[in-house]
Amino acid sequence: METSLIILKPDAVQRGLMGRIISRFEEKGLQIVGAKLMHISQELAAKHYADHASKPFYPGLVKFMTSSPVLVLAIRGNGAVTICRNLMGATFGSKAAGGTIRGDFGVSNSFNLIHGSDSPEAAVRELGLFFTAGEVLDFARAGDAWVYDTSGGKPE
Ligand code: IDP
Ligand code: MG
Repeated sequence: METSLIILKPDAVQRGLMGRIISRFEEKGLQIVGAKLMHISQELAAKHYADHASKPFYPGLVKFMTSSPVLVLAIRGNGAVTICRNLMGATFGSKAAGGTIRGDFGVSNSFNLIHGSDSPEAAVRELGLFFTAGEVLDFARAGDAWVYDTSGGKPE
């Protein structure tokens, strides 16, 4: 099982879209295993977006991400990183396909509602930035037997 780091960005929180966005992940069958409402510090934003430090949009991105609270989520499932990225849609709200979170709820290219880890390695790094040990939980859901076919010994 893979766990991805998802951030519902300040625009998602301010626009009252948290519940509807979380529902997309839950309805898909993914499991929410960590959740934290927080105000991201400059230092944490800089660490999280270190790869983008030289990009022209970086100052605006850090200002946006630290402007108001975010909801940070740990989301688990088989192939969760790719599944989450597919549910999120393309980076720019103006280009994201209908049916995706960014495609359905926004039009802006910078206020694009959601962050999701882009690889399993990035997910491990980002989960370590936003959650401490014990804040990401291991638990079984009553309905899991109907989310995955485990008749072959592993979840399919
Ligand atoms: P991603 O969030 O889809 O992985 P990245 O390329 O990693 O996209 O960019 C990180 C974030 O930086 C985006 O989600 C978006 O908020 C912002 N961003 C990326 N490119 C631009 C741009 O060209 N203009 C304004 N903001 C941008
Ligand atoms: Mg990215």
